[in-house]
Amino acid sequence: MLAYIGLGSNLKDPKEQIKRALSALNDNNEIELMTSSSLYESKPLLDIPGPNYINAVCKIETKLSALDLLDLCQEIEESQQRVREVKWGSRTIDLDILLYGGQIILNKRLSIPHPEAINRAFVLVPLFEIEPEIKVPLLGPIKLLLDRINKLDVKKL
Ligand code: A4P
Ligand code: MG
Repeated sequence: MLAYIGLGSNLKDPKEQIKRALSALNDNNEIELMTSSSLYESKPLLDIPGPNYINAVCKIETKLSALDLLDLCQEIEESQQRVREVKWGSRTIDLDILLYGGQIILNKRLSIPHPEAINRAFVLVPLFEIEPEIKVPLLGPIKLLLDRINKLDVKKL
């Protein structure tokens, strides 16, 4: 199954956090990291005070079910916080499953396509970079989704 994961960080050397999460994904036997986007910088959503975020999107091929992939993403999030010993503060890394094949999944733990993420410039712009022709289930071609948002909100690094 092809899946797309959005990564974001605004604490404790965000670029390094993203790199570590990408290698953790690739280290899993059931995942092959196919492509990852450039890094993009943007202000926190809703002008919430705090350091700028670094975001990226990656494309993986995996045999894991969507829920097993979510478990893995959460393990990676936990391990990167634990190492940094951040106590209930802002999170050092966020992994969101944006798309899982062409599937629509809605249950207690998972909403795919990720409903909010897929409207955000820091997700759409890197996703477009690696998959310009993709059609998002329920929502349509990424080109049309991009037309609706302000692409200047994110800066490619
Ligand atoms: N969940 C449901 N669907 C999914 C999915 N497709 N992928 C559930 C991953 N998780 C999914 O997530 C809470 C629950 O969502 C999980 O337990 C899972 O079962 P979380 O990451 O633990 O909690 P959260 O941080 O409160 O939610 P979320 O949605 O990840 O945070 P946001 O809203 O994305 O906010 N500004 C910029 N510029 N860039 C950013 O990356 N990120 C945030 C984080 C805020 N502002 C930002 C950025
Ligand atoms: Mg999340």
